[in-house]
Amino acid sequence: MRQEVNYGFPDGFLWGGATAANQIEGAYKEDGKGMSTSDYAAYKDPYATGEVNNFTFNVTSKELEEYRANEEKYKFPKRWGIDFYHRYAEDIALFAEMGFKVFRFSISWVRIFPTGLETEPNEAGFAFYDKVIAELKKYNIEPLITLSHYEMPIVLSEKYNGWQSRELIDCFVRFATACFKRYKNDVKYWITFNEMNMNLNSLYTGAGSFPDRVDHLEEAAYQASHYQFVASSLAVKAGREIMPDAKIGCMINRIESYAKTCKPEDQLQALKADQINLFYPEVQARGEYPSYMSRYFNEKNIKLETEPEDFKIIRDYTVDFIAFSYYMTHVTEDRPDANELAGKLDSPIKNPYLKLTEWGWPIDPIGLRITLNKMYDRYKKPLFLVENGLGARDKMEADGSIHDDYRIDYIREHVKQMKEAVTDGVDLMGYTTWGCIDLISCGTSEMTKRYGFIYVDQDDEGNGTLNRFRKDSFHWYKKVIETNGEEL
Ligand code: BGP
Repeated sequence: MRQEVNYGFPDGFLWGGATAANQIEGAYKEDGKGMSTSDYAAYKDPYATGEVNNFTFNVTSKELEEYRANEEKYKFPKRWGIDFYHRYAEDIALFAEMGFKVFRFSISWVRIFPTGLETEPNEAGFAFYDKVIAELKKYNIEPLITLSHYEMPIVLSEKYNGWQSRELIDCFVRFATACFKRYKNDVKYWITFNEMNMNLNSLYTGAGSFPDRVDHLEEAAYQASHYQFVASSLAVKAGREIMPDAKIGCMINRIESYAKTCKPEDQLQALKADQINLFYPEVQARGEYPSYMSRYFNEKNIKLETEPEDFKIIRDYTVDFIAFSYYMTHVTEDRPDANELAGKLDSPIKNPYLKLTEWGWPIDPIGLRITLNKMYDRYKKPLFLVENGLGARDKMEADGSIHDDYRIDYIREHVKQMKEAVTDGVDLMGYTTWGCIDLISCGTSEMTKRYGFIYVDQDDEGNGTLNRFRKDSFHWYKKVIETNGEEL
């Protein structure tokens, strides 16, 4: 029997770009916005301080006091973003010029519920997103909204130590429900939490919890994740009731793990590292805690506070699709600290076959094909690649042009492998490259690490005109979208 093979991307494939409120908006005190954890995150560069391995980007409660007391000093960069709050129309027009079908952005929780404790949403906060969504609709660009992208009200973080507390579930569901009600007719695609598995990398960034206020860092990361699982499922429940046609997804930072050799012990370690990474979609797409994690928790003395009802909620309200970011693959081997390294962003074990970005992230397009196949085989749910791209230093020429052929090469190779995976039969909904317009880097808190097709004139200290310029990759990506990935 010969089966039909569909080569290339399906019609309706969602090409576009991705951002997050705290990395682009600025206007950190406008229209009643409250202060968020991200307004105080990462004023130190973990790459410069060498803290790249464990729980980077954390803010201790002591540091928070210092940031709060010296507000002026710490205004840049996170709080300025790239001024998308005032320039959204110009930026969306540029996305439309590239032919975007979808634009991923997040709604800042504190614009809607400034402390997280209010019962009524802040109308002025919604007014901004009304305008953004109307502008996108004008060009037939689908909004893809992340509800929580590495931020939450600072009040909830201080009062409850963030997601260490069950109280957060209601606060989040109130926020999610308000957004669903407001945009039920305009927004079809939603993601509840950005890269939830990065709780293991940075407790403060992902969960709004201060590492110095917990006894067992890893237990705290999983406890936060448990409450977020329940909150995410309850949001799915509310979403289904309010907008039955919408699609609501989970999201992880996917890091495929290769074994260093064919030694069975190394292979086993790669399997374990993958299980840690895939634990999140296991819970959110399959609806249950996998038994390998029960064993892991026992052996690590991790005890979670849970209620029997939680597991019913998790089982009954699984996600419609699995969104993920893909920047790199890792290599694992049988070594004493292997478990510690699993699930973290940086790894000391190098892959001799791969080149690194300037920030040390291994570039692995074929790994993307492998990972797409693996995840689809495992979950049989649609996948959505909502972050991928090359962080690089760009140079503007005297005439205003930016020749970022290295970025074109990077994205081209990844798109080629995506196309292979789609031809393998993987159900991939779309592709939104990370930082389609230059924005503040999450990891370094600087402008220097740029991802965009659109250059933003701003330096690491916040100087610059903020004017936007088309890079060479802008014209290239436009062609890719126009030809549905045929012309690369
Ligand atoms: C992801 C985050 C983004 C983002 C990206 C690139 O983990 O979801 O917010 O910034 O990584 O990271 P960086 O900015 O450190 O290069």
